[in-house]
Amino acid sequence: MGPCSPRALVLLLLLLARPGARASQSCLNRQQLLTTIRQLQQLLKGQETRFAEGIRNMKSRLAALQNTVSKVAADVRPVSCPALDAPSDGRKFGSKYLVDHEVHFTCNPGFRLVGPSSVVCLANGTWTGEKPHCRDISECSSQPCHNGGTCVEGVNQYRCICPPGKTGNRCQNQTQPAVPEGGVVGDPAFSRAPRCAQMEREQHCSCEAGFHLSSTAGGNSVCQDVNECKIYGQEGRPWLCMHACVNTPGSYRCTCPSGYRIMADGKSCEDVDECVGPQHMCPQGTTCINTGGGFQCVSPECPEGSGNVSYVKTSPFQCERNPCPMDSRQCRHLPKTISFHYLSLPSNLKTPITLFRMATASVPGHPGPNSLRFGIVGGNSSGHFVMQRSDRQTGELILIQTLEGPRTLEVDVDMSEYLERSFQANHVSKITIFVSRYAF
Ligand SMILES: [Ca+2]
Ligand SMILES: [Ca+2]
Repeated sequence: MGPCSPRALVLLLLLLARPGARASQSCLNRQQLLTTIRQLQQLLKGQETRFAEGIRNMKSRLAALQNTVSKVAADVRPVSCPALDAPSDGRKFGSKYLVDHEVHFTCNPGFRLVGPSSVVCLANGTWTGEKPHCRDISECSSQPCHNGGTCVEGVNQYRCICPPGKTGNRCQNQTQPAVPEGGVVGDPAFSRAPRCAQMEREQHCSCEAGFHLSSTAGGNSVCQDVNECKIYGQEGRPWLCMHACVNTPGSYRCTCPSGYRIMADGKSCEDVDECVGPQHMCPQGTTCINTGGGFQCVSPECPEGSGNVSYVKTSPFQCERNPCPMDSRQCRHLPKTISFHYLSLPSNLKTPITLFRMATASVPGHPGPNSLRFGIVGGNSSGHFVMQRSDRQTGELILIQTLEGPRTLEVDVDMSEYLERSFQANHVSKITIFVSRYAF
């Protein structure tokens, strides 16, 4: 180490800083220098120990802090289950995916549910079961038609189209050849020449699928179209199409009313959701609600304030009452929140069915109400519904009378919160139900 190295310089500065050191002392003797060095070494060692202790302290505090933060984050995070879609060819009821909420599933006519009809969100963030799917009810899978009859799938039922000479709903009976039931006679577009072969002394003729062998007035054989729509349109016969049937040469096709589209099975109709995509035409400030066969533009309004009561819109579908003056009992008994809900239902839905659930949401850290009361408080159709408690925290609105569409119903349900039997607040949900003209 040279005399001008940084360590030597620091040492020299420290020596000069010592009390009593004077610039005039030109030189320290060896003993003094060694003593000073030892003192400095001890000083540094002390500093090093305190520094290391400080770091250890800091590390353990940080670890404790980290533990607390991750525990708090785990406790506070609201548990929810993964979002669920409606099964294809079916519907889903329920859109809350929080713990204890239920989601229900149904299938469109002609389909049956495979899997659970409802699932509940568990505290661990999973559903109680797999999402179900809707399977086409294949009526022909049991091969019900005898004697080479052709099975045609209808909605929920089947129909056998029998070969010439056979009749009966399963083609089990012998019959005399005649113009087939439902055949379109006289329209050349609906008849074909048969394929015939001479077998020994007899001629055997056959027709392609969708045609029946028939005799013309002149005694010749002709393949005549089967009018599937007419056959199925008769009283007591199964449906062929969910809505309307159009006969075609050798076949038929199904059509759907305006606002619906035909589904992949060629028979069922599915509502067009006008609220997705560019075609919906709701004016600004309104919300598009999809309905069976159409859509509605809605813009719910909060109640007019009066006296010392006033409401403020906190979201497009929720109003909240401004805080009441201390002495106003009347104000406290008016709804604290008013929320708006819109449901679209098909006509003639099988009842009873739960349409809506209402539950209290307690704020973490604040004790919630210890009892709730539910009831129907308004609307234009209370006789169609009952409101009942489904568990300690939840009430449900149940449709008990079949609704025939098209019509629009309103029902207002109330949830009142009590703490130690003392009224705290009530919440009103205003539910509008659009029932479509059709049962799909
Ligand atoms: Ca036909
Ligand atoms: Ca629609």
